[in-house]
Amino acid sequence: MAPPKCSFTYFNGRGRGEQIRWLFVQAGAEWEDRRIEQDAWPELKPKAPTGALPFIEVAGKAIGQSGAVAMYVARENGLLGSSNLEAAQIHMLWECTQDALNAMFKAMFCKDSDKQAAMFNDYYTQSLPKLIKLMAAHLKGGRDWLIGNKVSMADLVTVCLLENYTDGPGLAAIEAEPSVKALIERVKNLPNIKKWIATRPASQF
Ligand SMILES: N[C@@H](CCC(=O)N[C@@H](CS)C(=O)NCC(=O)O)C(=O)O
Repeated sequence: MAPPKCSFTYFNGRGRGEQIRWLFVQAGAEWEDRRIEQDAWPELKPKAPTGALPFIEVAGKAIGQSGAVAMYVARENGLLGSSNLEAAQIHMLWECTQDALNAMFKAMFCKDSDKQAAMFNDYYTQSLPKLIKLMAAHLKGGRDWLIGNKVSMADLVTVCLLENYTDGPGLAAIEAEPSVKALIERVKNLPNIKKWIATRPASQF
């Protein structure tokens, strides 16, 4: 039976939302991409299940926290591997991706320009290479996908981060790992993802 239709709410940007959008897109799921402008947020915030974005509404329930949302969408759509063990490995890669994403957000919202430069440097030279090396370790031996023998949430969320928030030393770290570079191309060329990247709404972040 097809999963029930989800409404997915996030700001009109990629941020923490894009990685979950990629799950819906790859699954070919029925979903609503509800984008909120910043000035509409104060009114919506008290009604959001955890007072933050993103959240989904499905079958009469509202669920916040991107990890909970991603795990639900992946599980419902066959993107969480073929066993509990694979699901745990995929979850591990999700958490590692969020560690890097959080480092990027910390830098993005830092108000002190010197500290901000140091934080971005940290993100590009420490957080991203750490994630890229972990990905390379999972691709060792000529494997096509990070976990198991089919595309999963792990491939989608790691590549989504690298597609959206990589620059300078981050790009060099990718160049140094041909298996990761090939995975990025493999994921970006999945037909649904390719079409999404070409047609998604343009956004500033
Ligand atoms: N741990 C939460 C963090 C959510 C979060 O910080 N969301 C930000 C947007 S990326 C937000 O809603 N900011 C506005 C606010 O907190 O009022 C998650 O992963 O969903």
